Amino acid sequence: MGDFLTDSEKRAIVHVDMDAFYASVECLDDRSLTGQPVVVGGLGSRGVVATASYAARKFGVHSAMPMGRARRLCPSAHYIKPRMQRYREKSAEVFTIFRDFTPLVEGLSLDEAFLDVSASLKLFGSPENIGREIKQRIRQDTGLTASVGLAHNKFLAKLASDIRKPDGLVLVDPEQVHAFLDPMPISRLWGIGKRTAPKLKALGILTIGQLRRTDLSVLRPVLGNRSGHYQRLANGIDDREVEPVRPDKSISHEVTFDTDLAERPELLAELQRQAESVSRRLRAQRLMASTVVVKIRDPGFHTVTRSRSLRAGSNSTQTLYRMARALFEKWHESHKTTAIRLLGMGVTGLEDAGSGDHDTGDRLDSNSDQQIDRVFDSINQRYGDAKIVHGQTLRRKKP
Ligand code: DCP
Ligand code: MG
Repeated sequence: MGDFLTDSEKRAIVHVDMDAFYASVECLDDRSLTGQPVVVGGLGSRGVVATASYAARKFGVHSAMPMGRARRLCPSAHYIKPRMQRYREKSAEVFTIFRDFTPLVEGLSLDEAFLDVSASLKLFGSPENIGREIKQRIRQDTGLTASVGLAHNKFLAKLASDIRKPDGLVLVDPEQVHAFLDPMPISRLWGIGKRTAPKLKALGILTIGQLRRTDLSVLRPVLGNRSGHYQRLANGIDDREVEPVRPDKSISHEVTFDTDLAERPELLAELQRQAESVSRRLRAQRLMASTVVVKIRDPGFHTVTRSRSLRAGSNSTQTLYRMARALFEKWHESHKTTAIRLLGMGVTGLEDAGSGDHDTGDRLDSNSDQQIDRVFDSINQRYGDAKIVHGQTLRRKKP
């Protein structure tokens, strides 16, 4: 083998996905939970399951299920509210391990990433060896288990990591791609969901193999101009690169005042305006921030920053403002007479806000805060930037 492989078939892509991530972290922190049914999610009346340990999955409990249903299926499980800060810590540990293997790490969520290890192959011998090493390092350094898929592209690697969970290691041989893909249901193709699957089913197409063998002209009425794309996937062809995202992304806003400012109300109004701007940019990019930073410079050019993590990721104006204000007030207490030359606030620890279509109970922001943000965003979008801002901002005197 080898000679007839194209360049893209010579890549080595690893997909790592942690097993029952939130639940496993809970078991790690409370050893009495090990092996027990554990359900993590919103505990309120409208709560949803974020994840369940494998022992709980035996009772039929799974992610995105209403919590009430989970409780009926498995009354004896331990029900735990998400501790996002802790999961983020463990996630950072896992990602540090990834970066020991390659700089080409593309995080998809806290517990999942693609690694392009093509260049590290020589060092580790074989893809399978890299996979084993990654799993072992994760277990050793974090106490958690992961499932790993290895293939020559992202699509196959991701499918591979999923089929022998938990603690799996699956390698897709480039010559066995059809044998691997053909029996799988079409729902495994990214983008084929509840709406498209029944239409394909009506054509007698249930498996990836059937889709692979169906003529494009038959697929077009259902899949439109994506038909070729899906057929390439069904053939195991996927040329997308692993795209590393910069881990240190941040969004901030700061101003240098024309004349140094010492009045607390005016400083707070400025901070509120900055929180509006920063959170609006977060929401526009569907991001959540985990840490708020405030920056203060005095007339002598002495600059301090103060930062604190939120209990859970947020992109709500009020949540970010409250934290920024708390940081500012703490500094202000001991610097009541200090005039300020520059004031800024920003956020770091950015991550995908997700689809937002379920409540996993890990959000700090009240529903009404979120609603207000949405109304403000849509009005600002329609009428241009900053036409409408929260009350306190309006009170600020125009310079
Ligand atoms: N998650 C969530 N809501 C969902 C799905 C997931 O809050 N609807 C959270 C909890 C999970 C984490 O994201 O622990 C990772 O998601 P996965 O889909 O990878 O699920 P798990 O890691 O929990 O389990 P698996 O072993 O199937 O990967
Ligand atoms: Mg997982």
